[in-house]
Formats: sequence, structure tokens, C-alpha cells
Amino acid sequence: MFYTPRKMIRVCSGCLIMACFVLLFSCKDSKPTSADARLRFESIIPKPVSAAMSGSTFTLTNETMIVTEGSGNELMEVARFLAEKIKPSTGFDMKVSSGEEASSNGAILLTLEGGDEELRAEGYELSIEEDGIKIKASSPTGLFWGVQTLRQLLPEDIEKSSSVQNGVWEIATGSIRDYPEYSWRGSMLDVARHFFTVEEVKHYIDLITFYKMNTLHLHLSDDQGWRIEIKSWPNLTKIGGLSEVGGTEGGFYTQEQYAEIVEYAASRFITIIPEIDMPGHINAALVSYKELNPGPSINREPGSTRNTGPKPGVVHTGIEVGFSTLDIKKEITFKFVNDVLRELAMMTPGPYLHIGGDEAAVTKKPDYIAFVNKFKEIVKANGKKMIGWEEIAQADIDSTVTVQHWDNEGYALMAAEKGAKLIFSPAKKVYLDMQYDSTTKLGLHWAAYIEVDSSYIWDPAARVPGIDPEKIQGVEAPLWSETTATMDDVEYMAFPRLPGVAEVGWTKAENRQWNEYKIRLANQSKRWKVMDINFYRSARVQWVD
Ligand code: TNX
Repeated sequence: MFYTPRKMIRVCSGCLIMACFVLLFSCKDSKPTSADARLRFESIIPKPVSAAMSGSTFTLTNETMIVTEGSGNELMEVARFLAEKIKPSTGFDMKVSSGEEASSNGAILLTLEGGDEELRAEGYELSIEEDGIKIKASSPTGLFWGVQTLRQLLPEDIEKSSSVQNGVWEIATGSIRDYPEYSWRGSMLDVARHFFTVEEVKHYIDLITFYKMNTLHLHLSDDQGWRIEIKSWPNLTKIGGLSEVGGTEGGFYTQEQYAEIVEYAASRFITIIPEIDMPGHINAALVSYKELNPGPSINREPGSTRNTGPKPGVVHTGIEVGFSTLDIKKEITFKFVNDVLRELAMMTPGPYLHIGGDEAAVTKKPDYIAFVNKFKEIVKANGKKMIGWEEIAQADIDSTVTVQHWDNEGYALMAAEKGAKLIFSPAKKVYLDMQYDSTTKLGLHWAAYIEVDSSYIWDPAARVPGIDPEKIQGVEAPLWSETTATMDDVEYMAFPRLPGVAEVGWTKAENRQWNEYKIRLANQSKRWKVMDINFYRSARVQWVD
């Protein structure tokens, strides 16, 4: 074909118009990443394995659908969780449909197809493009953690549950690949020293969910209270559940209420670890059943030098530790232990029962060892695995047992030598009941004052030299409740330290640096305000709100 110059101009201008059309059409929704969206992308906690922005914007609208690809109830639960999270603040009633019947264009796609080996049990890949979001994982758990990341990428107002917000729901485009370093990332709530209701426990579950923690350990009994219904021993809760530290009214969970907690946690991929603390820390049971008492020669009345024994019917309301014990010589002791652990196992879908085992100061050492060996047998007979505080390392433990390190490195080493697994809860680092500094109104300081940087700057694999890192299951931050009576108190002690412990458990040590983390942490405070979380405004962080 031969073009005259005039024709050439006509053809070229036609091309130009066409090109403009194509450009205009394809760039219809293109919008550079805003500074706020960028900041959110850069502030994810725990820090992902890798994350890169691509410069544009995805906007959530009334039309956005959630599309699932794969099968099973849990996948649908993840999709529903996301839809329900988004609804109150956006007002969007997001439709959830499965891959075959829906187009994923413009949608949030949750897919179980194509997740690779490295993503393992809990990893995910998140890709955000202008015209759609895709979360890919090899398990529903991975998808669920991907959804938590998505929440952090959305504007803070997404967390407002009270009313529809006038927001522009923008997310930076980019891709994230992520999986945890440790399989156990958790917190413990002491519901014995102060009782917390089912609703309060669910709230605490919500808080840990947001930072991808996957276990909640409930300390269900102690000297000051017995909090779980045991049908074969009703006085444990009838008497032992009456009060709490300070003498205020206590409480307990019926088995039905407990099931509700377990189910709520499971819907968030969180395992509940129930603990009955034995053979010490047992005063609430001793005052409920006279026949369990070893007698005045062993149990001291707290605060007294005389061996008077606990007063039947009167639950201890102080905070002393290490004054009570079960009696190994009594036959009824093991009827009690068997019944309690059997009922507890029946209430527990998860693999573990925690038998306590700490600070049994008035139990003779050979008796203590015999006790723990017996607990191990009983737990096993009920189809579960035993966990105990580090002192249980003195007993005949093996690779089926998990030891929770809190203070004594010798016990941690002993546990590892015997082949047991370990969870790290070093009191000087992650005890959330420790005061931040000497001016903190709540909390104790027997282990240390723990500022937010200190609870972050440590490495489980290097904490106790000589322990094979392969033996470390993960980390757990206990919140003992001698001084925390309300959820506001609990939040104040947990925040801002809890997200840091979550990151210690999730992110490889070489990817963690306080100076970088503290900026990401500072950017969370706006969100905590929206979520109405009461937190300690540590001067070591330049909060952005
Ligand atoms: C020690 S650490 C305890 C608890 C207390 C806590 C207070 C451990 C296994 N036992 O009984 O509540 O200190 O910080």
C-alpha cells in the first residue's frame, strides 16, 4: 500500500485517537498510591517475609465481591469473617460466592489453589492490583492470616464497628509473601486471679487475632479461684469460684460457656490451651473439698508462719504464691486429678492440656516428680499431650511433652536434653503483667520493668544458649491478673507490648530491628484509638495519632 502525505496524516491521527481511547480506558481507575495507603503498607505487624508496592491503588466499593476457590467450611468461614469485618464501617453488604459461578474480576479472591510448599500450614500470598485482590494459601489458616494483613492495609476507620463511615477504602497495590517462623504464637490470660467473662475473653481473642497469634492459654485455676465447671466435683466452682483477688465477686465458665469460647477461638484459627495448675497453686480446690487437704503440716495459711492450713470454704484473696499442695499419699487426690483431666480433655478439641506445675514450694521434691509423672500418664490416657511450666523438666518427660520456659535456664536446658519441646515465655521479656517502669500504676515488677523495646529485642533461638532451635515451638506472652481487674487494665498492660511479641514469633530474627519496628508500631496507634484499645503511650515511640 502506498500513502500520500495527506492520507498518512489521516491514518496517524486515527491511530492517535485509538491509542488515546485505549489509554483512557485502561487507566480509568488508575490512581497513584496515596501517602496514607503507603504508610499502612509499610507498617504491617508482624513484618511479612517480603512485601513490595507497585504504585497504584485498589478501591473497595459497594460492588466488590468476595470470591472463594477451593472447598470446605473453613474457607467459607474466612470469607464470611472478612465480609462481616468490612460491613459495619463501610455499609457494604459483600456477596460471597464460589469460583465457578463468579468472575473474580474486581473481586477479593480467596483461593486454596496453587499455594506452594513454602507457605506451609499458615502462610499466604497477597496480591493487590487495581482491578482485584487475590489471597492465595495452602490452608484456610493461611488465608485467614492474609485477611488480617488486608485489614491492616485498609484505612483505620474500617475497624469502626458502631456506624457507617464516610470513607474512601483505598489499598496500595503490591504483593506480599508471608509465613511464620514459629508454629506457636500466643498469649495467656489468667482468669483465676481476676475473672473475665466470656465476652471479655472473646475480646482478648479479637486482639490477638489481629496480630496473627494462634494460641490462647487460659489459666483456669489457682489459689484464688477455680473457673471451669467440673461436673463430678461441683464445689470447685460453687465455692472455689466465688471470689477473686481483693475479695471481689469471682465467677466461672459453665462447660457450655467454655465450649462457646473454644468455638469462637477456632473460628479465628486459635487453639485454646486449658490449664489446671497442680500440684501447687491449688488452694481454691482445697477450700472447696476438705478431703483433698494434706492437713496443717504442709499447707501454710498465706501470710502466716504457723501451719494452720487453709480454712474450708474461704478462698484466698491475697497474691502470695507457693503455699498450697495436693497430697500424693491420698487416694482421693488421684480420683480428683483423673476426673478433672478427663472432663477437661472432653471439653478440649485441641491437642494439649496444661497441668501447671509451677512454684510447688511446699510439695516435697520426690512427691513433685511423682505427681508430674502421673499427670503425664493421665493426660496421655485422655488422648492429649502434656504442657507444664518449666519446673516439670525435673520429671520423666520426653518428646511428647512441651515445657514452658519462664525463668530458669537450667530447667529449659534439662527439658531440651530430655527431648521435650519448648515454648518461650521469659518473664523478663514477655510477662505482660510486669510494669513498664516504676511509675506504672498496674502490674508487678519481680522479674523486671519491661519497656516496649525490651519486650521486642530478643531472639527465642538465642535466649538460652545450647538449646537446639528445632525444639522451640514458639513464644507466649502471659498476662497474670493479680493487678488487672478489668479489660481496660488488661489492654493497658498488653499494648503496646503484645504486637511485638507476636512479631518475635512470626518474623525471623534477622528481619527484626527495633529502630525500624518502632516506626511501624507508632503507626498502629491511630488504629488502636479507632478500636478503642487502652494502651500505654511509651515515650520510646513517636506515636502518630
Ligand atoms: C509467677 S510464672 C507465677 C504466677 C504469678 C506471676 C506473677 C509462674 C509460672 N507463676 O503464679 O501470677 O509470677 O507475675
